[in-house]
This record gives sequence, structure tokens and C-alpha cells, in this order.
Amino acid sequence: MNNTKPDFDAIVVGAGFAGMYMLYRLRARGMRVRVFETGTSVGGTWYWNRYPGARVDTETMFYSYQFSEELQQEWDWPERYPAQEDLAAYARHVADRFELWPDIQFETRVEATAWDDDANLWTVETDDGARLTASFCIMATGCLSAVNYPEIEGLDDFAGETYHTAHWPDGGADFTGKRVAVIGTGSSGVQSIPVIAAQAGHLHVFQRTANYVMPAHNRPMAPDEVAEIKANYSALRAKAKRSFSGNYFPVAGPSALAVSEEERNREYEVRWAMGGLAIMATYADFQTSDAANETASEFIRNKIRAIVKNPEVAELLAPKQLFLCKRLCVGTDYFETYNRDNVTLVDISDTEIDRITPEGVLVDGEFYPVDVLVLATGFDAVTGALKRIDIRGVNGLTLRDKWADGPKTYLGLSISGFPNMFTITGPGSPSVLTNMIPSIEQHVEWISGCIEHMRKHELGRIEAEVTAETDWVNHVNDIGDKTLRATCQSWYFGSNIPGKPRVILPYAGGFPAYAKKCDMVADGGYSGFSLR
Ligand code: NA7
Repeated sequence: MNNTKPDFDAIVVGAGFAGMYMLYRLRARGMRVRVFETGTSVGGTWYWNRYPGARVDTETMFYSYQFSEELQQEWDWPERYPAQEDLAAYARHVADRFELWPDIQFETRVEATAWDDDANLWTVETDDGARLTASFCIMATGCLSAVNYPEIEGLDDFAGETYHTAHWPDGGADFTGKRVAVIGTGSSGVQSIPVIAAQAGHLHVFQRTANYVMPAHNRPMAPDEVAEIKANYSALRAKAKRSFSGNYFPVAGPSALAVSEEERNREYEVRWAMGGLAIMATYADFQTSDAANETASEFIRNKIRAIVKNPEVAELLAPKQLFLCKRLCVGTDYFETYNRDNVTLVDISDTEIDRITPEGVLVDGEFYPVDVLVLATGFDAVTGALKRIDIRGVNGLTLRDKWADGPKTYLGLSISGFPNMFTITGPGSPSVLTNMIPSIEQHVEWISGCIEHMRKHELGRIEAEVTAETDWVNHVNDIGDKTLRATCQSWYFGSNIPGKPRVILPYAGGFPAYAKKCDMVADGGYSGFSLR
């Protein structure tokens, strides 16, 4: 092994909430760190997703950093579910407060990174032609950051304006009086459709799959509510970490079938009135019993039937797949929007879009002329951002080849064959099935603890063992396949991307079990890793 001094101790890819906190922690340990970020500012998801109506759907008093008591006490969130601008402002505040800016290089995309086994270094190549070395390479590339441009014939020939919700222009878009088409009805479509409809001349929504949407009931935060949360912040945060999703949602009981229909519906009404994601924790058997799941599914379908005046449109908007099979959406006036005269729902569940022409959208022989096309078609989730970088490990093994049949990681944190590389909220960790910011913090703290351990014991190389990785991948798949999520097409399984292997991407065993396993691995001297 030669002793080349690297340009940096660590290179971090991405300056979203994961990359920012990673930088903060490693720098606090005296490490020389460089963060590369494609955007012009910090925030990641909350930098890119600037579409109209974009807001977080997890209550932000809990969807925020908890590593700094001063930060969580001093920062004030304006609303229960703040808008993208507020989340981006929070990210900038964190960068100001902890003086992160000087170590982040913006407008720079990492294109490749290769491991040198002799020098024990990563060489990172950026799109400005630079090649820099580091002992550690930490991927903070985000779970929902690789944009999915759909493969629809003629898309590039469209003569009007085209926008993707996850790549919205800085100055926004003006829909006034225009004929607009939105393709996609996941969270981004659900949030943007009501806002676009209020401005557009006419809006056509092209829906491939109807989704369950809970009302957000967004509102300004009341001062006494904020004071109460802040007075009990640590205890509330600890309670959330003991919950399956890393969010504290009250559980009404073990089974939806153990109570009467009347009691069940009363409970669902409470959650509907509460708004947001809390309904998903009502009964513990939503992921294991079709019949239990159907009770919540039908409750929401009945809400849709009551809101949407045209019964045919209501039936098209009523989801057919099981509740929670796909990501639950949270919206404001979503179903109500379909009562507007200037909104038309086009069902493309059986007949996909034939093609886009320069003037509009052609479906099943019917032509819809439009001026603006909005693609709310989501992401190549969880693995996409990693696979878009040319990552080469030991003996030139590429990550793309290693993951050709699906991602293989140890704990979603590390990949055998790729020493000294960590993936924050990587595939095989709870990530998108949990409250993302606490999950990011748990990973960042684990990684910085691991690096500290290596420094203390003068170890220069860490790599996941193949057997530990294989066991973990099998465990992730076993748990994933047992949940009812496995019964539908969703991005959790990669089904939204043509040709992507059908493998569960996040770990579905819950945040507490996962965090315990990570602690056990660390306490056991990093069992399952080879260190030298
Ligand atoms: P999602 O949830 O992946 O939604 C994308 C939507 O776009 C969904 O309705 C898709 O239908 C639809 N889609 C994707 N490709 C096509 C094509 N080719 N034709 C028609 N319709 C298509 O992404 P979002 O951005 O809304 O939300 C992502 C996450 O961000 C969300 O889950 C939250 O965690 C926050 P499909 O369902 O695949 O039939």
C-alpha cells in the first residue's frame, strides 16, 4: 500500500439534508471534506422540487434535524406542512449557521468515482474535468433525485413548454389561460394539479393509476402548539424513533378486523379529520391482511365518491390497488379539483398514451390539444442516482454490473467490493418507508462513528463482507415479499422504470429494528465488515 496523501479525507456527493449533515459531522472530527452538488444551493429534494404546490407531507416539526437542540429550538416553521420555499430556506439557514458553504462546490456533477486498491483511495471525477482523491467517498445522492423522464413516443417533438415537477425552472411557469396536460398522479401530481387547475384555461390530467390521497389540513402552526412541542422535543423525538416509520402516529389496535365496522370507521374518520399520513398506522395488519387493508381502502374510496360529483369520474379516481401498496399521498383539495369545469380526467390505465405530437397528446385515437406539458412522472427511485454515476470498486467492478439484478448492500450503508464507500439511506435501509430526516441522521451518525472507530484503531480500509451482505439482502427481500406492498406495481419495487429489476428497494422491517441492528453491528466491532 503506498502512502499517497489524498486531496481530501472524505468526498461527499450531494448537498441535500444528508450531505449537509455528513459534512458537519466529519468536519467536527477534524476531517478535510469536500461536498459536490449539481444544484446552485443546498437542500437536495427541497432545492429541485419547485413545482407549484410543492410541500412536505410529513409534519415538519418532526421532519427536521434534531442533532442540534439550539437549531430545533430557535427555528420556527410557519405551517404544519411547509412549502418548498420554507424547506429550502431552512436548508440555507443550516448552511449559514454551521458555516457549511466553503466546503461545498456547487454546479458540479460527480460523473465517476473509482477505487484504487493500492493507494486505498477513491478518485472522483467531476463534470468540470477535475479528478480528486479521498480516503472515503460518501454518497448522499438522495432516494428521489434521479428524474424519470417517461419513454413516450414524440415527447421531444412537443412544440409547447414541457416541465418536469422535479426539475422546475427557477422563475416558475405561467399557466394563465393555457391548455395544460399533467401526466402522473403520484404525490407531485396530487400537489400540483389543484394549483395548476386554478390558473389554467383547461387542465387534462392523464392518470395511469389512481392513488389514495389523504387531506393535508395544512394550517399555520399555533404558538401554543409550537411551545408545547419545543418544551418536550427530546421526548417526542425519542417516541418517534420507537415507532415503525420513525414518525409518531398513534396506533388504534393490532387488527382492523378485531373491532366492529362502526368502531373502525369512527377511527378512520378521526384520522381523516386529523389529515396527513396518520391513517397508515391505524391498525397493525394493513400490510399483512387483505381484508383488514380493504376496510381502509374502501373508507377512502367512499370519501372520494362523496367528494367527486360525477360518479364516473369518482370511480376512475377510486384506487384499485391495496391501500399503502404505493406511497400514500397527501393533498389539498385534490379530489375537489375534479369538480371544476376546466378539469378533465383522462384514464390511461388500460390504454397508455399513444404518443405526444407537437400540438398535444394522443390517447386511444383521441387527440387532446395542449400548450403546456407537465410531467409529474417521478423518479428512478433509491438506486437511480447511484447507478447514474460510473462507480468502480475493487478490480474495476462497476456498481451497475453488481446491481444488474437489483441492489446488494450491507444495511443499505455499504457495498461489498466498494471499500470506504458509504451510502446514506441507500437501498436496503428503511429510507423512504420512514421519516427521511431522522433516517438520514441515524445513517450519518453511524458512518461518522464508524470512521471515528477506524481512526482510533488506525484502520485505513473497511469493506462489507460478502456473506454479511448476502444475508442482509435475503432478509430485506424476505421481509419485503411478505408485505402486501409486494402485490402491486410501485417504485418501491422499481416497477415504474422499464427494465428495472423487480426487487424491494427499502428495508420494510421498520426503523426501530433496523437502528437496533446497526447499533449491534457497531457494538460488535463492526461485525460483517472486514477492517484493516
Ligand atoms: P411517483 O409517485 O412515482 O408518481 C409518478 C406518477 O407518474 C404516477 O402516477 C405514475 O403512474 C405516473 N407515470 C410514470 N410514468 C408514466 C408514463 N410513462 N405514462 C403515464 N404515467 C406515468 O412520483 P412523484 O414525483 O409524484 O412522487 C415521488 C415521491 O415523492 C412520493 O412518493 C413521495 O415520497 C414524495 P403509475 O403509478 O406508475 O402507474
